[in-house]
Amino acid sequence: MARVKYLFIYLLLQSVLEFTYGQPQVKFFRDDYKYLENTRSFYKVHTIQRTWENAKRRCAMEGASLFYPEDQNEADVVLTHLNETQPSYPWILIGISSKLAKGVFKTIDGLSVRQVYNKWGPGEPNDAGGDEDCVILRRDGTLNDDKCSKKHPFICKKTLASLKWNEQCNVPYMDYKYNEALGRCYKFHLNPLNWKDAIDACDSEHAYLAIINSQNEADYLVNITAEAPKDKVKGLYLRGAVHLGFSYDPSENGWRTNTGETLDGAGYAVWGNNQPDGGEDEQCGSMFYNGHLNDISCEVQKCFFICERENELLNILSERFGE
Ligand SMILES: *[C@@H]1O[C@H](CO)[C@@H](O)[C@H](O)[C@H]1NC(C)=O
Ligand SMILES: *[C@@H]1O[C@H](CO)[C@@H](O)[C@H](O)[C@H]1NC(C)=O
Ligand SMILES: [Ca+2]
Ligand SMILES: [Ca+2]
Ligand SMILES: [Ca+2]
Repeated sequence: MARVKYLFIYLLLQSVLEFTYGQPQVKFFRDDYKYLENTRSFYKVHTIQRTWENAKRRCAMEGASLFYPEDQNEADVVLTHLNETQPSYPWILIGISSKLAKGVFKTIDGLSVRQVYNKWGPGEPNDAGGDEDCVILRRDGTLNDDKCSKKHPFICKKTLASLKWNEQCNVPYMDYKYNEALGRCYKFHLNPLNWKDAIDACDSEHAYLAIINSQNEADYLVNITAEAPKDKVKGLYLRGAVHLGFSYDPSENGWRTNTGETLDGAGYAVWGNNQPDGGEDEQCGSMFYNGHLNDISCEVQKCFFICERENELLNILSERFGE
């Protein structure tokens, strides 16, 4: 265990140091992505099957994009990787569809399939039932059009060239901001989601829905909420509250953080006036813009939310030097 930890520290240190000198030298995006030198890109085989739209969204949330082969070489390299890691998958969804114009297959970045990898299976694309607009790549390297509503495994891709490293937070996401006093990184998400989807969004960035552990942290979250350009965000969502990582646990008959602590145990339990007030309709947690806690529905209201992340490197260093 200790050895694994030190290897991890070494990799983190290496990634931070090498990025310090301009161009990224280190080939690290996230520990769930595999770097393939041949195409100078990172890939993650997603084993939770999703529809085409959801797969595309999930890759974007991870700061990557839904994979499609740019050429024969990339198809070979990625299928070899798939054969080695998931030998039972007969195919994967790829980032090519004809959703915009029937029969005109384009990549998610707008290229014609003819400009990339245009190797259809026998009789494909056949638009069976007039309802096949999303493309799958079979293990034998051929393409087939299939229903967009079907769920399949998929691969997200990040090119090395597009990788930017946030040194302070030790993440590949530049919009996480480090707070020195708290030793944490935070991101205020300006795309309103319901509480459950907010959990998923933080998770996709290897972070978690923020949990308040002190009055200082509450003050800081109030500050970043005040500073976020919220007024620019149009649409239907609940103004005045941001989702946080706590919810009502019926088996405990009380509120718990997403790490399982009571709010008092976690370090902050200042509720807003008359809150919690929602009963069974509001069993998830949020914070009013003034920092006071509020119960909110888990699936109905969309709100802004804040993700939190520890900087493992800084924490390990301070542990090590006893700070
Ligand atoms: C992957 O495995 C399939 C089925 O065994 C095979 O047809 C295909 O050629 C393999 N692809 C590569 C690139 O190795
Ligand atoms: C919040 O902002 C106020 C005013 O800018 C500042 O004085 C205070 O130190 C900030 N608090 C935290 C915890 O960042
Ligand atoms: Ca078909
Ligand atoms: Ca916290
Ligand atoms: Ca409430």
